[in-house]
Amino acid sequence: MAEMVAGDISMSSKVKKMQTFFGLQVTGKLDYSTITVMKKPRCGIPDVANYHLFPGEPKWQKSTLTYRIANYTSSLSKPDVDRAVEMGLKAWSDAAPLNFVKISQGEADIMISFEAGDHGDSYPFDGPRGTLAHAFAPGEGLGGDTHFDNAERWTTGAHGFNLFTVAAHEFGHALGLGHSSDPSALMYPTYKYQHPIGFRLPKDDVKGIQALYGPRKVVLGRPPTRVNRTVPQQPAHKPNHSGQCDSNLSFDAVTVLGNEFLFFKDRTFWRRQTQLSNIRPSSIASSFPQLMSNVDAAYEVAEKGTAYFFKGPHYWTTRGLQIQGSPRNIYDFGFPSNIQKVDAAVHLKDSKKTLFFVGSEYYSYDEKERIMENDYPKSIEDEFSGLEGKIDAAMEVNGFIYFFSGPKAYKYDTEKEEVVNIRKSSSWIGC
Ligand code: TQI
Ligand code: CA
Ligand code: ZN
Ligand code: ZN
Repeated sequence: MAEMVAGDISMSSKVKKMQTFFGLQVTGKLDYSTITVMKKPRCGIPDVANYHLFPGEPKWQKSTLTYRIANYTSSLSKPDVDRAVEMGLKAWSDAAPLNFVKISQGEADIMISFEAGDHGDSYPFDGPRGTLAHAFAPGEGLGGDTHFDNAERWTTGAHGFNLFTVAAHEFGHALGLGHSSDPSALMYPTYKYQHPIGFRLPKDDVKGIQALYGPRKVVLGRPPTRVNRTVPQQPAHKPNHSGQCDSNLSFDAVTVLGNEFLFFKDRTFWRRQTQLSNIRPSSIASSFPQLMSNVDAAYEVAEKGTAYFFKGPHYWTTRGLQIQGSPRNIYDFGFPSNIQKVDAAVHLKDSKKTLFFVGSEYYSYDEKERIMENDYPKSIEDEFSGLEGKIDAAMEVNGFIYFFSGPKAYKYDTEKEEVVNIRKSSSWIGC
């Protein structure tokens, strides 16, 4: 069976062969239909329910392994990710003589990261669903490394994809286990939500991990390892709004919200009454803890009393400043799967269209029909003459579109189809 072993460049050709053999669409990718075929018992041969090891049985030659979470996903808080990873590893260290030590710098045995699309290991991710994650078998370099598709909606609960469940499965691969044909096994290749609290590794997986590393020695009187549940404090941050004005200031996102303008930059946002000039900076975390920082884009559909905030491949819906529900995937809007984030968004009241700016192009979303319009993306330069470079943020005020690009704010007249004024972006927050 084709297994993903570090440095194995022939996996995709093996997968293609298998797909050809079983009459599947030949993609070279381990998609669900291929996995389904792979896990079907082969004709005649009784399917002995059991774990599998990788060819050559690669395993770690030491019992203390380091891991490092190199980056995080915007679907979950950092403590939630830390906890899911820690519990996922603990499932295995409870059954075998392995210890996992978290490091936050340098190269760890198990490098954990959230990646999107092509990410340099010749196993690109594929947008929502399909492949969720992958891990490399024990070994040097990429060996043990575990990647999660950042386009998925990762959760701590039973909806979306539960990070603990997928992490625990991937760590099985990272420790040297292939797939099991026992449907009750964690290493069985079908996603089944597992509740992290009180999770015990199924029997077949215990047999598998102990075949490689032996049993955990029972020390009389020693309680089982416990996951430390204290939530690390966020480092205290001082938003850069101490009164002095940076004339090169650029914004990450801007939007109208009710009778206010909101301007986002890093961890800070400014609220300004549309009528008054009273400007109040605050930390994003204090009003939108789920967003924390670095908002990519935002827009309001005043008619619906709803605003949308974008960060990476996720978006949040708000009523006023109140976030509604969990983050969702930007692909709900109909973006192609190679789009990982948007630069800016603006809702146009009259046409009820929302424009999304991505690099040098923009998309138009019909809010009434809830569909992305055909004939897009279009070139920003061709359709909005006078704009230069990437758009950071945009909003519509009194029929004009204000485009923010680096330190410049362009006032665009949609009737004349031209830029009618350029100011410093910072002037919008009273500088
Ligand atoms: N990713 C596959 C998986 O981890 C990738 C993979 C690695 C693989 N080695 C393999 C596939 C050997 C086949 C054979 O299994 S995945 C599940 C499932 C995936 C799947 O994204 O398809 C889980 C990731 F199927 F068990 F639900 C996590 Cl839990
Ligand atoms: Ca995916
Ligand atoms: Zn990868
Ligand atoms: Zn797997």
